Amino acid sequence: MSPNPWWQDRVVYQIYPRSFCDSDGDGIGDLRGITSKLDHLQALGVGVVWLSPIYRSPNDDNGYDISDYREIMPEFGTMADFDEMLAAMHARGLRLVMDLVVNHSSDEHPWFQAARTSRDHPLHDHYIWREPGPDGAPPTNWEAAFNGSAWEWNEPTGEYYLHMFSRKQPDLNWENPALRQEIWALMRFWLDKGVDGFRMDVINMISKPWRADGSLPDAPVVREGFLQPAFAMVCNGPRLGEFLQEMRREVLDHHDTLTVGEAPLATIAQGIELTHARGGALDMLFQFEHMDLDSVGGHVNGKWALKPLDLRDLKQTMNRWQQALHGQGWNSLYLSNHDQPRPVSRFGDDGRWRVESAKMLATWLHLHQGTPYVYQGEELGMGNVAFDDIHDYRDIETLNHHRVATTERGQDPAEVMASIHAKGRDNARTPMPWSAGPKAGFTTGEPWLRLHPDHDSVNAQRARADPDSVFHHYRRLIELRRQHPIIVHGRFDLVLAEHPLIYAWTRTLGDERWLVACNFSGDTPVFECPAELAGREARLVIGNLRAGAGERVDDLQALVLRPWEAVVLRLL
Ligand code: TEU
Repeated sequence: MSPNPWWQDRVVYQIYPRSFCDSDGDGIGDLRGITSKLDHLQALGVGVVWLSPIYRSPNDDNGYDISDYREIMPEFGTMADFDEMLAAMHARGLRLVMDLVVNHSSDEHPWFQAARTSRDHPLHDHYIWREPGPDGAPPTNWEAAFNGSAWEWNEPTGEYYLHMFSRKQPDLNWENPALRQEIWALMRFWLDKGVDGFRMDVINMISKPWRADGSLPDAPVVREGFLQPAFAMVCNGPRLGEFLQEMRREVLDHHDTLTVGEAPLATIAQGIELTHARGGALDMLFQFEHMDLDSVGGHVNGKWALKPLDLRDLKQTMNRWQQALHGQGWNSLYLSNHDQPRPVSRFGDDGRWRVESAKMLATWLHLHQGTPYVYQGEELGMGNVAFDDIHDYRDIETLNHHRVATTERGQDPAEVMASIHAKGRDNARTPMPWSAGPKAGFTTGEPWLRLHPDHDSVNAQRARADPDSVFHHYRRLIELRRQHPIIVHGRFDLVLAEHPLIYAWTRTLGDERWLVACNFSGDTPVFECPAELAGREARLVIGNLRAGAGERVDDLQALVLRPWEAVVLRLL
């Protein structure tokens, strides 16, 4: 790896193709739509695109269930459209990172169609099969991520197969060397086409905790009488490091890529091991700790049970990852993606202070150390939606949860809807609002998911025309990254660890030192200047409310932050 890999300097923009731009009026975003909007990305200044899955899929989970890894989903276009899009991106200096979903395939993949026919079929061993337990019960007590047992009965072979997500997403058997070869081959297929890397879906779930006798253990009982959450059973399994090192040797070492592994329940030790500058198999991980602070049981087994964020928890979590990976591995930075609610609704104020708080959160994101990921619409400060009718939702996780919670678990339907409004994945998936025109300029047809009701005021056209918009604040932050190595390389040190409203830190590179202070509230707290910074003078580099760069702050002790204010100061 070179000392300054390209994926450290750049900002990544995630596109969820179904919701980005529809070029043919079927209400579903597509590849030509993406190609037609590259101006927007170039104006923003991002350097990399991560594209959520575009492969052939029956869309049980919007493309995260792949039935052909080498074909384009017909709704999204053709391979010619893909080649044209990739060439257009490269011509503009944008790199393309594809989603690699290989913990599981679709049950409609020809491998699975063949594998399920007979125990003797050569492809049977591509998937994970177990005999029924006593009385025909599933082999373990594991619950799948989208509800129900993680085991599904397969009549022709008289076995269960494992699926950690929906029953249409059977888990692949990584213990089988022939399956691993297939995966290396499909990765090479896309790299040979010129793609620049992979975001690897739940990559730390590929090694299952097999016992010597070929069985899998039950999960600890946390809910008497129900199936048990099972992510902890399969994340970071015994052969994970070995499988990823093989991937590196076989594939990644031969290409100059960005790799980011999605890793629920990843610990810091794993973060260091997997992303270490010398010998780590991947460049960075998406860890989830900071996404788990505002629900009772984390995103895996309690995301719907809401709990207010305590800012001190966020600081502690981020601080640990920032400190531990500095000079060792590398962090990814994100507040938002296609699985998470909109950050301005979740961590900011999507009412009166929408613009201010969206800019504050952007500043917070870009001034940590790591590679920032911006999810489509985040740069417009888009907020959550609250559809009254469950039939307006499309996401399998949301729909299954609603059904199970209101029927089997007998929860109050109004409460269930409230948690869907706060946490449901469709919050992030409403179509991108391009203009105030009909259907927000997303499609000429009927959008596959309802538009955000605010699209008349929150849209790309308006944001780009307004120099004070959230969009232009993101643009300035991205530009700043190119001008100041301290943003990319500087050490992170938390200050005011106990302050309940202000999240502040310094960055240090050589003699240069910056202070960042973010007010996570609509109040006006005093920056309780720590002794080590007292008396220092500072100049504003960027802020979301103050007039301009260069403004001088003579006395940090007298600094009072306005509602949702963020300041980035260079200490003199
Ligand atoms: O998500 C994996 C994951 O950890 C899920 O628990 C996710 O956090 C969930 O959406 C929480 O609400 C990945 C993809 O990002 C997601 O879109 C897929 O549905 C999932 O894998 C299966 O491929």
